[in-house]
Amino acid sequence: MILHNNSPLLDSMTLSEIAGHPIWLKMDALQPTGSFKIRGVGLMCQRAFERGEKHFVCSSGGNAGHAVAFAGRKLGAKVTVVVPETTPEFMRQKIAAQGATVRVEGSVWDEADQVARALAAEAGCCYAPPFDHPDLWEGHSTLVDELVAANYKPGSIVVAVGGGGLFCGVVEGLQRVGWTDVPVFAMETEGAASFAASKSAGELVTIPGITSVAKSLGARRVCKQALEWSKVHPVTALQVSDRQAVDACLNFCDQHRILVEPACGAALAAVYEKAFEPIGESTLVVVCGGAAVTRSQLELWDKTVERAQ
Ligand code: PLV
Repeated sequence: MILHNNSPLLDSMTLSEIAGHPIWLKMDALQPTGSFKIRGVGLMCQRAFERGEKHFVCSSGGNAGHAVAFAGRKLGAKVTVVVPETTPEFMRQKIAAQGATVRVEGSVWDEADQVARALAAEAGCCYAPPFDHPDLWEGHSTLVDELVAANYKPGSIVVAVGGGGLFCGVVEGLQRVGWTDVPVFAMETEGAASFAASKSAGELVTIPGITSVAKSLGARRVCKQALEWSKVHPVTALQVSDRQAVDACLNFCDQHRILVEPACGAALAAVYEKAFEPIGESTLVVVCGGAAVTRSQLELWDKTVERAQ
């Protein structure tokens, strides 16, 4: 059973005009649970279920847990999702509405993760991590297969990086199909820049805390594979401010009529802020989406997130 959809590939006239360069969008915001996560989570959960693991225990900022809850409901498995206090109440309710048990533990994802690992030690359980697992990367890499099927090879790809699962999937896909010359722009917000910290140090670095509103990018340390890929694949780590990420969400909502989280806004801001040098004939932005956003929450960020002086 394949749990994700092939997502639309759009030629964005509005964003192309802003960038002065053709911009294409891979619309993973339109996946069943509102983010790309179900690609990898679907594959990981399916394999776990086939191994006889009938209880998935996941730690998540929100979207991975939402995807695991969805996968559990489709497969007929029990699901427990451990989220930190920063995951909004409406997001906890969305996860619970899929039939999962939601537990709130700790102030950041890392703390919730400790609890999830301990719970998953029980027999018959599957620990379902949000970004650090080869099945997740393999599942996320289907995004690149869809580009190949559409006969569309971008000049470069822009992706948001939290713990690095999406990034690993995209690079794995590019390497597998032989597109080793397609560089990746890895986007983070300034208060969640754990990939940039590790990449520039050349080793895994744990950043002290997450100060960004883009809580879905809030992994204090990226997975080791993300660092490994950054040594073999052309990758540039870039950061935008929270303000730029929120502005990107607002503009994207007006122009493409789709609500996304600041985590995804970080990738879109690469275009709005002209944060990268266009390479080749066009650039693909992975619109990773995110369900932890409402119109009123976006309006609140608009009012509260500091503007540049
Ligand atoms: N979110 C993870 C980690 O949170 C989660 O538990 O849902 N865009 C969106 C909308 C996301 O939800 C995430 C990850 C990312 C981007 C970054 O993906 P990653 O972690 O694979 O780099 C703390």
